[in-house]
Amino acid sequence: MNVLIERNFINGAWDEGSTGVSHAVINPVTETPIGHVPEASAGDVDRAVLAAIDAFPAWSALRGSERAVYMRKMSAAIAAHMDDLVPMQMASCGKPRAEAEADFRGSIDCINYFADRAEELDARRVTPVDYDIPGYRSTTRLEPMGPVGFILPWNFPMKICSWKLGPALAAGCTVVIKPSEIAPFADIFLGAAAQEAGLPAGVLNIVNGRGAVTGQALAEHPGLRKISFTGSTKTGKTIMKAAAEDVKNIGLELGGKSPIVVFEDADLDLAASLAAEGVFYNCGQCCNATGRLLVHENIAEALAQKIIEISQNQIVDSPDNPAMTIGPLASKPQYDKVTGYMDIAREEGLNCRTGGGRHPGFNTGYFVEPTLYTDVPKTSRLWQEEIFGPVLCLRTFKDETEAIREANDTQYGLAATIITEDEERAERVAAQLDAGHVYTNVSVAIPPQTSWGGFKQSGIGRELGPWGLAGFLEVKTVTARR
Ligand code: TXE
Repeated sequence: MNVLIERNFINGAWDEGSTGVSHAVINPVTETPIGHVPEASAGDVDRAVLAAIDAFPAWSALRGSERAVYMRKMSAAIAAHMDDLVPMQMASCGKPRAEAEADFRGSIDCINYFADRAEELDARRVTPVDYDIPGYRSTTRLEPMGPVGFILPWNFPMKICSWKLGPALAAGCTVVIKPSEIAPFADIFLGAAAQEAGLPAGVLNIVNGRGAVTGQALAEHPGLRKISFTGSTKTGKTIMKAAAEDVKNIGLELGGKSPIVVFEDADLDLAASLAAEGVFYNCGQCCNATGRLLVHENIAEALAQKIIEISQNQIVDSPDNPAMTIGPLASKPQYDKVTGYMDIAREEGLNCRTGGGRHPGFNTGYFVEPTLYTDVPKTSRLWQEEIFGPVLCLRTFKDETEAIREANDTQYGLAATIITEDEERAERVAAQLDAGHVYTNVSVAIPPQTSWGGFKQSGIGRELGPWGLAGFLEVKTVTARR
C-alpha cells in the first residue's frame, strides 16, 4: 500500500477537493517535494463537517465496547504499515528513524489506551447521584460532545493526533481532522486506517490546507462542538476567538519555554544528558523542550562543559544515515525562525559556547548546529520566547527560592524538569512550579495514562488520562420525582 496519500478523506471516500489547488510537502533534507496535498476550501470543510454530523447519531449510539473494536482495528492498521509509514515520516519531518518509530508507537499505545477507556465508559455512562432530598432522585449521564474538529501541528503528527482521536472516538464523537500543511501524510493515512478498520463513513474525515483558509473555516464552523488544537500560542488565540462566535468548547495545547532546574547536589552526568536530550530530541521541535537551563552557580561551568561535549558529539545529518542523532528542522519557516534567534543572539552579544548558526556541513537542507548560550540575561528574547530548535540557554541561581522564582518567570507553563538527589526537595519544588507535567531526574516521557497540557499561556484543558476523555464528554444530570 502507498502510505503517501495526496487526498482529503470525506464521508468514507478519498476526495480531491473542489479548488484544484494543491501545495507541495517539502523534504527538509533535500528541499524538494515529496508529494502534494489539495487545499480544501470552506465548502470542502463544510462537506466534511456535514458528514461528521450525519455519522454522529449512529456512532454515539454504539456501546463503548463496540467503538473499542473499531479503535483497536485502527491501531492494528497503523502497526501493520509501520515499515512504510516510518520512512515516509523520516522524509517529511527529518526525524531520526527511532524518533519516527516512536511517533507511531505512541499513537498505537494511545489509541489502545482509549479503547480500554471506551469499554469502561459503558459502566460509567449513567450513574446515580448520592444525595438525600425528599421527593428527588438524580442520575448523571456522560454524553459525547458531538462532532469535533482537530487542528494539528507537524512536530509529532501521528502521536498528537491520537491524543485527540483516541478520547474523541472513545467518547462517541465524530471528527474532522486538519493536518499540518507541513507534514500531513501520517495523519492522512488515518483515512486508510479507518477504511481498513471498517469505521462507518463520516466518523473520521480529513481536510488538508493552510491554516488561514482551511483551519480558520474549521474553527469557525458552527456544526462542530469542540476544536482541539495543538500549535503556537498566537494561532491558539486566533482559534479561541473563532470558537467564541458560537461558544464552542476548546482544547488548546500551545507552546512552552520549559525550565530544567539543576541543584548543587545533582548527578552532573545525568543533568548534562537530560539537559541535552531536552533540547536536541526532534531537533528541539517539542512543545516540552526544556530550553531554559537554570543551574546552581557552583556547578554551572562544570555542567556547561559536559553539555558542550555532548553537543559536539552529536551527528547532525539526514535520517538516511543510521548513525545520525539530529536531523534538520522540519521546514523553511522553522529554519528561518531558529536562525533568526541565532542572529538575535549575536546582536544581543550573548555568550555562545558551542554552535550558534547554520550547520556548515550542508549546502541544502534546514540543518542548524546544536547550540548553548550561557549567562543569558533574563531580558533576552532567547530566554523569554519559544525557539523550537536545538538551542539551550543557561542562567545560574544561588538558592532554591531564586530557582523557583526564575523557573516560573515566564508566560508559559507546560513542563519542567528538576535534577537533584534530594527527594524531599524535588517534591517541594515540583509543588511550586507552574507546569502541567514536572519530571524529576528522568526524560520527558508522556505515557497516555498521565496528563498533558499547560498552565498560563501554554494552553487550556488537559489531554490524555481520564482528563483527556472528559474533554470530549458533556455531563448531563437528569433529576426526577422519587
Ligand atoms: O504553528 P501554527 P506553526 C510553535 C513553535 C513553532 C511555532 C510556529 O514555536 O515555531 O508554533 O509553528 C493551523 N486558524 N508550535 O506556524 O501556526 C496550521 O495550519 C486555524 C508549538 O506551524 O500554530 C497548523 O495546522 N488554524 C507546537 C496548526 O494551526 C490555523 C507545535 C499549527 O500551526 C490558523 C507546532 C488559523 N488562523 C508549533 N493558522 C506545540 N505546542 O507542540 C494556522 N493554523
